[in-house]
Amino acid sequence: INNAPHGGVLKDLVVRDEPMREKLLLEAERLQEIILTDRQICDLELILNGGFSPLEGFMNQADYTSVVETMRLADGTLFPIPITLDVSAGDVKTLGIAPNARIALRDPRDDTLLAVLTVQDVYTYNKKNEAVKVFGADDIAHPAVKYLYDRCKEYYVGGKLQAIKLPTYFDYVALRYTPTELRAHFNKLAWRKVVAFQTRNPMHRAHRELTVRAARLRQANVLIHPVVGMTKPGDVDHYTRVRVYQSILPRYPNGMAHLALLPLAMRMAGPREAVWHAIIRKNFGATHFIVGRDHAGPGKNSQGKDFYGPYDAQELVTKFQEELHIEMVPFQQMTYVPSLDEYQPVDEVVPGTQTLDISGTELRKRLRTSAPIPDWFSYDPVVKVLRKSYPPRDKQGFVLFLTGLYNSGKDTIARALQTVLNQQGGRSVSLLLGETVRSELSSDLGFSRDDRHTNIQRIAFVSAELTRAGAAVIAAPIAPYADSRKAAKETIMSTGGSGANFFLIYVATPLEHCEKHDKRGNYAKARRGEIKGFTGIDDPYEAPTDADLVVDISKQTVPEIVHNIVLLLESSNLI
Ligand code: PPS
Repeated sequence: INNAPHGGVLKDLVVRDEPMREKLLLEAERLQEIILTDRQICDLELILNGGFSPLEGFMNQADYTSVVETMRLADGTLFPIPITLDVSAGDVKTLGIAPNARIALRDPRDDTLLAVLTVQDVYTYNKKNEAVKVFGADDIAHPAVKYLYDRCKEYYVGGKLQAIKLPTYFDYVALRYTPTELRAHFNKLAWRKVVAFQTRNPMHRAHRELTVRAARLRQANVLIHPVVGMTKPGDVDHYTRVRVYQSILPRYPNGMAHLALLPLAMRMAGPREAVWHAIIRKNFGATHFIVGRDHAGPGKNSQGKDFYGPYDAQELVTKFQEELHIEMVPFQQMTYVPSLDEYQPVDEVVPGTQTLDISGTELRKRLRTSAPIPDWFSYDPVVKVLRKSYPPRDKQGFVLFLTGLYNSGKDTIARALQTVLNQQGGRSVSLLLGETVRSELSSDLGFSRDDRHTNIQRIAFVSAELTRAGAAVIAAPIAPYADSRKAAKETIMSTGGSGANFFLIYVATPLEHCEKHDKRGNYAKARRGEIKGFTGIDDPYEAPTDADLVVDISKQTVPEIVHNIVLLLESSNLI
């Protein structure tokens, strides 16, 4: 027998509404619709499948206020996180969102109608109050507070839902279980006690040891229940993590552990989030829940201090232990004891014993630099998965972005660099000369400020895609505007994957030199007014102050310059 759901009844709306599915779908096709955001889709899925039982919809004002102020629904049931559907004032008006209206909810990824909402109320809310009460601080260093201020629209819509279907997934479909399915699975295996382990990080030996220990002490089984919805920005992507979980699973005693993915949008709300996590795991049938040190912590606030105390989460869950009906297992910080070749909880280690640990930061560094990761820390298959996702420096892509005046020598340098990198081998090298880009990608553009900006953003887009695939990119447009260069760098750093490396090289050859050696006579034409708005003559060039390297063809030879750039790449361990 599994643990009873929160509130007593599992609110599996998909199962409940199955008989009227066709009817709802027909109706929904004629209704006004809200196109859901990524976070709203995550929330909706867990309302529809019962993961958020006893919720049957998005919170109305009475529930919202009560949850924010007291961590309880209006009827007194413990529920620590507001689950709200935010809409803009414009939508309220144009969609006719008002009490009793029926609104269809659509998944923008495949246009599927997921549910019908019967509006109870539409209300404004106080963002600052929500930030302070729910997340503990009015500070946008907190990702959920930032989301609240930047992304949440000004109204919340409360109302119950009728389910049409759950969102469709194409990744790891077999590992996605609804609470009903997971409960059925536990019943089938006759699992009576299940210790759930929440994680948003890769798992290593310490996690395996701690979950096995927690289970053995209670003669229970283990549910590895990682979040694959939305986690903290900057986390290891869920594809990589799921491959890690799959490769650690065989290291558990036969039949002890099961892996299921949770499509939750985390809020990183620390103590309140831990209580929420416990409720969700109870709904999925677990009897025990591991709460870690700084559970669901968002890191440092804008003052550089932790948002929550390390044991605040454990304390709050303990406080509600009676009502929660899921037993908390406090996360014991595990440490490796080499003399025993064993992991032990930090507080059980005999004082004076040598212990070993590798921090998350240290691990990322070792992955980045291909440094060894010892057997005592992780398992070979896990390390292999991570190494593939964090290619060593010499397999990562990079962008050399050369900026400078027309005829400053940047094209010559770029061509020479291409040859040198090809000689090195190991990467495909792409050359994006101003001229090539202008004819192949930007033939529709002229030389206004806006057009030049667009041109540079197109170069950035292509560069980001290429670096992500591990290529070396040499781009050499004039790129006269600092704003455009900055935006290009951001595009490349944010979409270029874990191997995004960007170097700005300022080819600072003075105008006189560029002009004097201009065999094509473009400067002469510009001086005569035959070309208008020519960079350096009657159009600005904003010299970079943030270049990684400054070179000058009037003072250095091309081989010298190329050598300097190669040294720059070498010192970054890229070649
Ligand atoms: S930008 O500002 O970065 O978008 O410029 P870029 O794409 O590098 O384009 C430089 C080439 O366009 C020719 N050209 C001009 N440059 C500057 N200003 C004006 N008004 C202008 N009009 C045309 C310039 O000669 C470069 O040509 P190539 O073929 O590279 O020599």
